[in-house]
Amino acid sequence: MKKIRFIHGADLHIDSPMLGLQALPDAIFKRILESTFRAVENLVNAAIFHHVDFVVLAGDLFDLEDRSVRAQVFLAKQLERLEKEKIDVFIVHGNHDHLGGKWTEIRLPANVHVFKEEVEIKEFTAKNGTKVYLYGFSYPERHVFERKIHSYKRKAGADFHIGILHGNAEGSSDHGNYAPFQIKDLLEKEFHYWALGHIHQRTVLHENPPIVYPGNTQGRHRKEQGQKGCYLVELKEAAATFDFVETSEIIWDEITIDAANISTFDQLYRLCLEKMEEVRVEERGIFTTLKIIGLQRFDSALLDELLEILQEEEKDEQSFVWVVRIIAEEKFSWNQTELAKESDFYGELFQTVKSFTEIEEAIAPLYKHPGARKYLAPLSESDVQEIATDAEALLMKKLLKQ
Ligand SMILES: [Mn+2]
Repeated sequence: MKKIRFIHGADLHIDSPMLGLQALPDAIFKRILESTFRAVENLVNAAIFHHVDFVVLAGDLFDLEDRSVRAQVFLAKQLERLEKEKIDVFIVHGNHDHLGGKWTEIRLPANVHVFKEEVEIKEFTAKNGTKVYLYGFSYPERHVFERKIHSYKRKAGADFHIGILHGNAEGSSDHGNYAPFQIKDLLEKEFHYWALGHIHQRTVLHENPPIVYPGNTQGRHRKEQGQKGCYLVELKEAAATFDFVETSEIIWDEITIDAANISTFDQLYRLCLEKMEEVRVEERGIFTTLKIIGLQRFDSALLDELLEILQEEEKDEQSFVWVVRIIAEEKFSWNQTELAKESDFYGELFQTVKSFTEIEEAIAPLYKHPGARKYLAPLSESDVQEIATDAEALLMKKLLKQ
């Protein structure tokens, strides 16, 4: 029977610098800094454990185009583990690790096949005789806006056809619109599986044939929440199956705590501990935001202290639950329409917040500062929105509450 089994991973971002997290206690910062490495190790472990025929890595293996030597040596070692097990590896490079970057090249073992910058076909024949064609290309430079999908052409002669594509499903995200495509473009090719990369949120775009973004192998900040991993895929004549395999070492999370029935600090503290216990996972680290809603009274100094004592107890935990920040929402709301009717001032204020686009201009000096800029990641659209919303809440609190 014709059958193959493989692992599909993408967006490993090995050696991500984890900007903005340097203030953590040493042991915990080390865990997050090492996490993109450990996730790759976990992916390789899964490939060996499941005796796969090969591994597909769909781009952004490295975080930066200068590919740190440490990241490369590490990856080469992991791929050598696969070589020992006679598992081949098919790699395309994406916008983060494009071929135009300047890096010190570390040799990869012979079981590794890297796609060049034009769409090409690589052949694979499994031990059971099943023949596969894999189609893909690597980014020659950071920005590839071309519709590369048009260069994928099915060639006769294989049992299975697998497309590897690092690119953006149009309209799916605020990620860069690189090598854009629509689902129908992929279906037209009549391939058996599409191994996608680029979008860090795990997404199944189509079930049969599967068109899959596995998401990144390790979340790197609070917007990359939940378990991260890769897919174990099996293609048979009749059907394809694909199962998620977790690889993440650190899980980013958000816990909501309803404090409506709480009247003392001690009660709040105990409730936080209880909720933190609920999310703790053996041998994993959890980074979480605590969102406290319905607080009767808001005392920011007390909340700072709460954060400190909650962190204090986790410093030396192997399976830690680290509260990154506490956001507290008071029972406080305002009616925009009513207020705008009441006075033009409010109408204008809400309009200004809504159309405020000069945030980047306002923070430009910070981003130009030689000391500060190396710790700062660029703001995404949702960051800008969040800042505007917080600003409105702050203003309303000052204006309406005495
Ligand atoms: Mn990526």
